Amino acid sequence: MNTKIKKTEEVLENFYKNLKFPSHLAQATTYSLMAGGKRIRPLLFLSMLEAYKIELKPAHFEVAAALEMIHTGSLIHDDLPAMDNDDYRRGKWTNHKKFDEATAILAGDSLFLDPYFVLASCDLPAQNVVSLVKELAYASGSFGMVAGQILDMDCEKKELNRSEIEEIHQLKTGRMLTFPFVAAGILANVSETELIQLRQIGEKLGLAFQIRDDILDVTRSFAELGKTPGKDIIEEKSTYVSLLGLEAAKTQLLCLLTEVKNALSVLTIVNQSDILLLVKNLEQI
Ligand code: GRG
Repeated sequence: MNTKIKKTEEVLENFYKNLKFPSHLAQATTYSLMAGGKRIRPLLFLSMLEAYKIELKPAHFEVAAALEMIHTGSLIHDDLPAMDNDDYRRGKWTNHKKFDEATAILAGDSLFLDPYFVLASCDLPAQNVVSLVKELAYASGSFGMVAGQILDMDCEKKELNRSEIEEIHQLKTGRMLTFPFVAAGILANVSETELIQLRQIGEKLGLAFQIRDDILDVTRSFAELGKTPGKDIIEEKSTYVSLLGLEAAKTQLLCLLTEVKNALSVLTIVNQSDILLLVKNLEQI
């Protein structure tokens, strides 16, 4: 896993190091890219390629880096005053606090567009590149993450039912976690049927990931406050936890992860060790 992270990070660092544009833009993109993300999306993609017995080569780390760039750009924009207005992310200043708002907006813009330059330049068959570009735009744009974000903001103060919460999770978080599975399937040249199965696995894992994130948000708040959670923390926003309660949300998380493991076992993959390890890690809460 460490080698996968290291090689992806090399692509991320070198991309902005080698470009000759205003240095504070490179500093701002690199600051957030190297601020300590877990790299779960690249790891899922690279582990799925290995599961399909594909030998990892530089182009694969470029695809992994492209995905991480979009993810990082979305976090920079998510923290902006017009959105969540956060001062800290991963224990460090958010991008607009460290630099300024205009720089953070532009750093996000670069991180949304540069991935397509990376993909279009990588050494993969042209038809694969076209499919990856299409899938990444689908995952991140108005069919995916951006749509989820705007729905989430529109629904901030509303009480949502389970299917409304799931739809937002699916778009905002799920699509970007589905890309690693679908992208690996494209490069492994799997059948249309298996591609559909991969999409379903990604969607389940995406939902599980967001439920886990919601659980951790609440449990971290408890730990920081040093007391049992009040209704105020749990009910601030409609989430799986506010709807079902903490214990039922945990049960649902484990149930989804079991479904993911079962669905993985019927694919034509042969080397499951890293991908199963990643799923198992998500069971820890
Ligand atoms: C224009 C592509 C584009 C996006 C802008 C701001 C925005 C639209 C979307 C926000 C999406 C968002 C913040 C989703 C949350 C997803 C989530 C659970 C993030 C945390 O992911 P981790 O745990 O983070 O992988 P690390 O820190 O490990 O990278």
